[in-house]
Amino acid sequence: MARWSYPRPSSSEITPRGVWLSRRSLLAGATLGMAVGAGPRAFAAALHTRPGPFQAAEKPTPLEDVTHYNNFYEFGLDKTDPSTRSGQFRPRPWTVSVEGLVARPRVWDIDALIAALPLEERLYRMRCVEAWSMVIPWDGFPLASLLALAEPLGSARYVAFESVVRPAEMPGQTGGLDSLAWPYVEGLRLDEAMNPLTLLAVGLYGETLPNQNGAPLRLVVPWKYGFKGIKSITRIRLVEKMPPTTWNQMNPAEYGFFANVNPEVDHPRWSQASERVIGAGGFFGGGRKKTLMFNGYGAQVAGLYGTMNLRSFY
Ligand SMILES: Nc1nc2c(c(=O)[nH]1)N[C@H]1C(S)=C(S)[C@@H](COP(=O)(O)O)O[C@H]1N2
Ligand SMILES: [Mo]
Repeated sequence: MARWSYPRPSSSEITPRGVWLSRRSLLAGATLGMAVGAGPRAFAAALHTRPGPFQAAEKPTPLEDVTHYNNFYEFGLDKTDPSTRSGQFRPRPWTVSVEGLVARPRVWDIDALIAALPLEERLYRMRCVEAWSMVIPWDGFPLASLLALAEPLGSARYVAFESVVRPAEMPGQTGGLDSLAWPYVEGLRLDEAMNPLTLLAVGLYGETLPNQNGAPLRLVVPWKYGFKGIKSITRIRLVEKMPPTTWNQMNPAEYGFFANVNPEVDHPRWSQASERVIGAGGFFGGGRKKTLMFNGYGAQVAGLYGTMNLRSFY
């Protein structure tokens, strides 16, 4: 796995991942949102040390599971394909464009972008539509911070995202007729994109984002099913109309645009009432828990949907 490569901390300041948890407990008494300024710095990310929307109360999923049980169809369909078949993928150099209905379009170099925006650590629950879940410590910045730099025009209503297309480095992109259409595309309504929970991640567990988790830049929308969290983003476009999204186009009867986690609306082929907690399996059938409405983030996001009939917006 790639070592940490944010431009700011020097390598001598990097905390080995093994001490990540103990460092967190050391910092547990620190002020909410306090930047890690004094003493050795693991990374430039501000830590949210108090339980709350940015800091899940659950135990983080072991790094081994976070990086070896993945969905990233550009590398293949099996959960182990992204970790075993992404070694040749090169996430540097990398550019991501912010374009469309904005006053200041820009093509960002990924490292210039990381240097321009303060990083934060967010411990978020992630619920895949396949009824499994993890709890992941991301490092990144709010999507709202990047959009603010671009100055969206009043006509912008949605944000459209595009993943990279590199069949020479992504064996899943040379697949046959059952393959998804590339690039993988996703979208959010502008108010969803501006919500403080919505994150662009560039790292996890205090290290550069591994290829299999969407290097060098991926979206994290913790109240929605995992497929909204588009990986290896190259293009962010502000648009007027609801953009097409990969899974909705593949199978509109099973995957909607909004895709908010909702235990009361079953997938046509399985229940969404509960989830398998990856890395928490036990001898006595442990490792399952009830799925929460909006994945437990309702206090922060339910207001986005007003009286919308969430059933019909699966
Ligand atoms: N480009 C791209 N992004 C993607 C996917 C994908 O296949 N391609 N899979 C999605 C799905 S279904 C999930 S659950 C999450 C998984 O993220 P993780 O492997 O980092 O846990 O990535 C999402 N982002
Ligand atoms: Mo997923």
